[in-house]
Amino acid sequence: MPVRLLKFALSRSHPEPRMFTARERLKPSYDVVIIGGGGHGLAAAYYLARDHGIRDVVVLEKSYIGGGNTGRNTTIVRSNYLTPEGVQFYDESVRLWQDLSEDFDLNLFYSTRGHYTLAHTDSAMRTMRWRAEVNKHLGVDSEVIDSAAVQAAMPMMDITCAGHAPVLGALYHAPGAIARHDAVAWGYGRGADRRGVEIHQNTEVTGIELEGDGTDQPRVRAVLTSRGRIETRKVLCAVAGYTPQLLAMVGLASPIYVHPLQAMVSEPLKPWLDPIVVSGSLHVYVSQSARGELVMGASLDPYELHSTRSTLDFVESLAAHMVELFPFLADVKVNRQWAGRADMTPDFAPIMGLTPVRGFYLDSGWGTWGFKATPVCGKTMSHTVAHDDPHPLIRAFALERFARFELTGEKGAASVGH
Ligand code: FAD
Ligand code: PYC
Repeated sequence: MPVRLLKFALSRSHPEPRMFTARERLKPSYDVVIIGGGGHGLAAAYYLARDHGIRDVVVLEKSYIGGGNTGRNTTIVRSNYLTPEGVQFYDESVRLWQDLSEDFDLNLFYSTRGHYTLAHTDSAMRTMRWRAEVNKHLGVDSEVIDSAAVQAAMPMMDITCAGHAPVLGALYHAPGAIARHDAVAWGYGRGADRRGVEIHQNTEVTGIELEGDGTDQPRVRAVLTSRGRIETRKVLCAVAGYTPQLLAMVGLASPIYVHPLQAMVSEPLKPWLDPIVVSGSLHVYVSQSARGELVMGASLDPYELHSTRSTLDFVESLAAHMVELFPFLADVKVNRQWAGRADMTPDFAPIMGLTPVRGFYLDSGWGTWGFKATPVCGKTMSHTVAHDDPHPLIRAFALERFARFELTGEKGAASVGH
């Protein structure tokens, strides 16, 4: 039990401490400016202060912290990826998640559930075998199971999917987990604040000043915001679905394209679904939260759109597929739906590290898969910013891979249909 919770229970007075200090003014300069107060930006701030002793750091958030994709995602954590680089990176994140509630003294409701990726075709089974072999080789707990084992684990599933897409087997990944997403932003925010980092909400970055005479690599000089100008030599950009706009501010071409990703939750039900179930082919994934709600998603909206609007189409088609898998849910009500802006990359891997603009560091391309990476991104990006050198775990994710045609293909490991 977190010590803070115990103290709170035993105390006579129960003041609600604020998560972080609201500061009136921005300073004219900081050692590091972090753009984006999502999990990634806040985690980088936290580890910069905690692990690297760099505390003259400001996080600028145009809205409120955790209000972007961090507070909109379906919280699936796993490391059953396809490429060795991806598996090692996400595996380190899963390790970091284990201690995070303790680190923060804040309950993140991290809950290990087991993760089933269903296969309905021979080619999907082949990809599952491929992933299982890479995972096992790197010490990650994944195995291919047959349809009888899937049925035994989930007797309530219609294994034939209403007769049109029978489940042939699945990739089972025991460490698959879920967590409370907004608490992750609060935990990192509070931890960073306590170590001297400033967090400014309602502060939008509107431009970035560069210096250089055209013969040299340009470098960062200052950040322009809706509340004034800040001088700095180091900027970390962690704005997910807004990355193309920020890259335009420093004159970099962007390989990122933005699609909406929608999700929805049901009314609360008695606990019946312990594991996480994913079917990319059927365009369905589901877990049951601690509150009993079914947290569900499907696939990216099929066109580029810089928007977080929701559609009736999405609810209708996801509900139809859910009922094919679990017919007894037919009368369950949907409580709410929402969307986020997914910053997709051509190879379904992130873009992290240094850029051709000196002092401008990128943590982006998190598409539909970045929540699980929050801790490892904070760790590796803080190292990269502190040392001006990419952390070994992120070298495969450099922006320059697109110019060199050295992609890190993770499409076969994306849970979401595409
Ligand atoms: P965000 O949380 O989006 O933070 C970026 C912040 O930058 C925002 O708060 C934004 O307001 C701010 N910002 C933007 N522009 C500016 C500016 N100019 N100035 C200042 N601030 C600015 N991933 C998983 O691993 N598992 C899942 O189950 C999963 N499910 C998902 C379901 C949905 C519906 C969605 C949309 C995404 C899902 N993801 C999932 C992906 C995951 O949510 C993201 O990759 C991750 O949260 C990105 O975190 P972030 O901190 O980089 O971005
Ligand atoms: O990356 O596991 C994932 C995921 C599931 C739903 C959205 N993203």
